[in-house]
Amino acid sequence: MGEIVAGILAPHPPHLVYADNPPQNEPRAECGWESLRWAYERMRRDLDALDYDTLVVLSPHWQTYVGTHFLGCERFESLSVDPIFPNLFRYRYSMDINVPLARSLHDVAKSHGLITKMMENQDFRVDYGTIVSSHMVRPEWDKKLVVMSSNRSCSYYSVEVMMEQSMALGRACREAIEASDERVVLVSSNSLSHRHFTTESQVPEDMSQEHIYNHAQYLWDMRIVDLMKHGRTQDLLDLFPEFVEQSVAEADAGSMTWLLSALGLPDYGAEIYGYGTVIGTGNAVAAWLPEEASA
Ligand code: 2X7
Ligand code: FE2
Repeated sequence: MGEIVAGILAPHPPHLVYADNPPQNEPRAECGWESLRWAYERMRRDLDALDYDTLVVLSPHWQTYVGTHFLGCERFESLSVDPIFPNLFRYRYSMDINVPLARSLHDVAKSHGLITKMMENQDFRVDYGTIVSSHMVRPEWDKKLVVMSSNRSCSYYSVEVMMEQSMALGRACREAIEASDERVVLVSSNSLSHRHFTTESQVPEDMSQEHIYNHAQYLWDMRIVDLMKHGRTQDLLDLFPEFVEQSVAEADAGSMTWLLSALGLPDYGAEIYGYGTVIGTGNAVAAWLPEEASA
């Protein structure tokens, strides 16, 4: 029987890859955003102790307006250039897809009444959110991926429709994973509060210029982190419409509600590895570890 061994919140500002200076990324940095990069280091150590084969990623930057799409070719490779920060992120990626698992998730979601599609265009360019989160979680790129799109029901309809659909997708994913023989880590790739500055400092990694956009955003982030930390998932979901609207949260993508639903609405606390801002946005690196919670 397949299993979800962890569900993680893995934000994707390209700044984090830039500051890590991996060989795949062309631009070079001196340093920067350590609170988040070191949080990822701690999370990677915990994930290393788990036995898993595949990362299942939902990123806000692969946006689809009709249904949820799943990458459906064995391998995708190309150069990814961030549309907003081409000065920071020009990354050569090569990712292996767990196509049978992607197809199972697709099929089960479809059987639950969701609109789904396999993306089988070999030339499709993978979004930077998927690439950054996958890199920060597993820089070795030695795990297979299932990559799913963000259906924009929040912008097209409402936050309530987004929640209903992403929670249904979460239940379908859990059912499909349990019916498989795969051990997976689920990856919700998003920031928390998402108001950001519209100009960049001359030296992007100048941390004297980095801070939260405003105090209200910070208070929202702390409230959400506190609920995560204490396993108060239902309270978090009850607050979600206000959180999304008032903090312009990137969780409007459905990634976080999908994750919580796939985890079975955990009543145990998340491990919070760290919190930090990137160009004014609020970001937490966190994991729900079901095996640890039941031990
Ligand atoms: O996509 C992002 C983001 N979510 C947050 C901060 C900076 C850049 O890109
Ligand atoms: Fe983003």
